[in-house]
Parts: sequence; C-alpha cells; structure tokens
Amino acid sequence: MSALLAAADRVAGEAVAALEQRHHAHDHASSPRERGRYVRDLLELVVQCVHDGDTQPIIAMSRQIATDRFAAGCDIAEIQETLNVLEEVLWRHVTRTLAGDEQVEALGRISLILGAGRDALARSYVALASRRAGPPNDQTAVPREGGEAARAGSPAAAAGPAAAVRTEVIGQVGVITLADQRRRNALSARMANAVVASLGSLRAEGVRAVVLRAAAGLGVWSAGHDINELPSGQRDPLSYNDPIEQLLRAIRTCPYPVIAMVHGSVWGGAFDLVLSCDLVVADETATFAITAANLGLPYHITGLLHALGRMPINLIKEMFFTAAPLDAQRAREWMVVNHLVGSAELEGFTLELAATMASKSPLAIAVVKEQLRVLTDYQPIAAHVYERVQDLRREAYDSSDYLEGLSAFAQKRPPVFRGT
Ligand code: KGA
Repeated sequence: MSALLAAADRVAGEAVAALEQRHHAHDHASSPRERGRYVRDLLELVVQCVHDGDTQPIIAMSRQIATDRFAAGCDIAEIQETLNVLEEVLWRHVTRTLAGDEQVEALGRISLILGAGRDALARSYVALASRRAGPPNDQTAVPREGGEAARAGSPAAAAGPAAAVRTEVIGQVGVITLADQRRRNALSARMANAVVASLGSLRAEGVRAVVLRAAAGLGVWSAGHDINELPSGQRDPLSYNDPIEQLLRAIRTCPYPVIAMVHGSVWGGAFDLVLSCDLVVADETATFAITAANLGLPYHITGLLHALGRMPINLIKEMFFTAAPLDAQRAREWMVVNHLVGSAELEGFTLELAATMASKSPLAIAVVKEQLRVLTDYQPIAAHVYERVQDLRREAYDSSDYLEGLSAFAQKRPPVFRGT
C-alpha cells in the first residue's frame, strides 16, 4: 500500500494523459495545467483514502464536487468519468506492481474508495436535482450501478464501466442486485467489496431492510467464491479477511434485516452468503449446493457454524459429502428457505415482506438480530482443539487434491482425487 503512495505522482501523470486524450475540459480548470493539477489533487486524496482504508474524505470531497457542479448547471458525467479513469490507472498500476494477497487487498480497497466516491457524488447530485424538481417521491426507485446513480440512458450510466452490483431504494427498503452474468455472479473480491459498500451506503441512507438478489433473468443466483481468486495451496483459502468473509460479517452485523431473494442456483460460498442473510425467500428454480468437496477445499469452522445455525447436521453432511444441489422443495422442507413462492410472485412477495419489516421498530429489530447473532456465533472451543482442526485443514489445502480441484475447474473437466 505504501508503494502505491510513493508512485502516486507517476500514476497521476498517466491519469492526466488518459483524460487529455478523451478531450476533457473541466469547468473547474480550463487550462491543461489547471486540469492536471485538479486531477493530481483528486488522485492524491484517493490514494490517501486507499492507504488509510477510509472512505470519509472521498465522500466529503465528492459531495462538494457534486454541489459545485450542480450549482454551475453542469452534468456529473465528466467527473464520474474522471473517477473511472483514476480507478483504471490505479488498477493497472496495482496489477503491475503488487502480487498475491497485497494485490487483492489493494484492488479491493480501490474499488471500495472509488465506489464510495461515485456513490456520494451521484447521491448528492440526484438529491439536489430532485429538490429542484419538487419534493422527492418516497416510493420512487432510485437505481444506482456499482454504487453510482445510473438511470437508464443517463450519462452516468453510459460513462461507467459495466457494474456488477446495483443498488436501489424503494421506500425504506434497499435492494442490492448482483448482475455479473458473464461470471455467473461469482463472488470476486471486487463483487464482495461492492456489496459491502452498498450495505454501508444504504445504511447511511436510512433504509430499514435490504433485499439481496440476482439480476432478473439470471439462471445462476451466484457461482460462489471466485475460484480464480482462491490461493493455489500453502495458504488458507478461507482466511478471516477474505473479502467474502468480510461480506458475510457485514450482513450478519448490519442492524437491519437482510432477505436473500433467490431465483436460480446457489453455489459454495454463495450458499454461506444466503445462510448469512436473516431469511430466505425463493422460487421453484432455486437450488443450493456446497461444492467444497468438488474443489478439495477444506471448509472452515466459521462456515460450518453458519450451516449448523440453520440446518440439521445430517443435511449438512449430505450436502458437503455429495456436493449435490438441494432443490427448492427439499430446501423448504428443511427450512433452509422461509417462503417458497411462484416465480411470478417472488419479487412482489419479497419486497412486501421487507417493507413490513421496515415499518417496524428498527431498534427492537436490531437488538434481537444482534442477540441472535451472538447467541449462535460463539461456541467455546479449546485452543488445542482449534489448532488440531487448523492442522487438518492445512493438510487438505496443502494437498495435491486441492490443486487438482482448482486445475479441474480451470480446465473444465471432472477432478480426479487421490486422497493425497
Ligand atoms: N469462479 C470463477 N469463475 C467462474 C465461477 C466461479 N465460481 N463460476 C463460473 N465461472 C466462470 C466460468 O469459468 C466461465 O468462464 C463463466 O463463468 C461462465 O461459466 O467464460 P469462461 O472464461 O470460461 P459456465 O460454467 O460456462 O456457466 P454455466 O454453464 O451456466 O454453469 C454455471 C455453473 C454455476 C453451474 C458453473 O459455472 C459452475 O459449476 N461454477 C462453479 C460453481 C462452484 O462450484 N462454486 C463454488 C466455488 O467455491 C466456493 O464458493 C467455496 C468457497 N467452496 O465451495 O468452499
């Protein structure tokens, strides 16, 4: 991360050049020199936020920019694009200079910071615009992509890169939509960080319940952990700070209810994500699989505890040992799913359930959610027992079988496990 700080100046040069190529003339700075200074200042702030892991300065700066540009009667598309260009050059720089965990962490932080910046920019701009247009209609959905405002066809939508996570607010309910059809909503660090950022911004906006869903029309709700981002041996594949683990904790500790709305198949870590939501509404297309045994991946105590909090042990064993999908009907019978409804009703039913929760006392709900979390999360375990389990897991992720599981997935063939 300090390497990033040190190289900020060179990266700024790249960003300025990239923006000049796109012939940008910012209102704040009309000469090329002033434009350069403006981009450098902005980049310096972004890099500092990435280094400190602190979104507040970028949020404050973005709000200010939105206010200035709104007052000047300008569109925000240009400044949105400046943030996009900064993200692109930072990504390029990080992928060139950092490797392994450091790279993943830096990329995650860059997405988080720039996502928060775009989000704050768009929200402030939309709020100012709707104030001018008259009192905001509470029930109107305000969609955003990747944390940014993106009404269909708006310049903001056109300027941004294809975003994998969209958020919208309907009344007091926030909706987070996973929309990475190409990668089947695999939970990459970028995707997980974007969902965490969305939870944070929805919370700041005062929503009282959240629905987590996949984009309409996708047959895969989520393919689980991004297998390409799993470490290839010699390192715990499910470490405490893995972005998915951070996402699960964000959902478990956020004070409002989070409902998983499931249409389509749910795989591996995505099943843990669904179980980490407070309740599940699904339609008949929903299936749930735990595929760690297809990858030779040793699941961890935290994940097993999540499963134990929701399912009987014989079902957990069946799912882990066969890696076979549990269909919607059986999921309902085993109470993995609270409500099984027809596909046509899924969205309306889930939003209504969320709206009911949102109309109740948020403090009473938050305190019950937190009590249930602490009551189910903490299981005493002797130090030597924990260490023995970690040794067993280490044997599994250091094995050739784990490497075989990863190679088989990459080569799109069935794995051949030897137990070594
Ligand atoms: N990670 C990374 N890339 C993935 C992915 C994943 N989990 N799932 C799919 N992809 C990629 C896939 O490699 C392909 O890339 C593209 O998404 C479309 O997938 O186009 P490319 O570059 O070849 P595919 O397989 O062509 O789509 P499909 O035929 O519609 O099949 C969808 C499913 C979901 C059935 C299939 O992609 C699949 O089986 N994916 C893996 C599901 C899985 O086992 N996930 C568990 C991951 O492990 C995990 O979460 C943990 C931590 N665990 O189990 O312990």
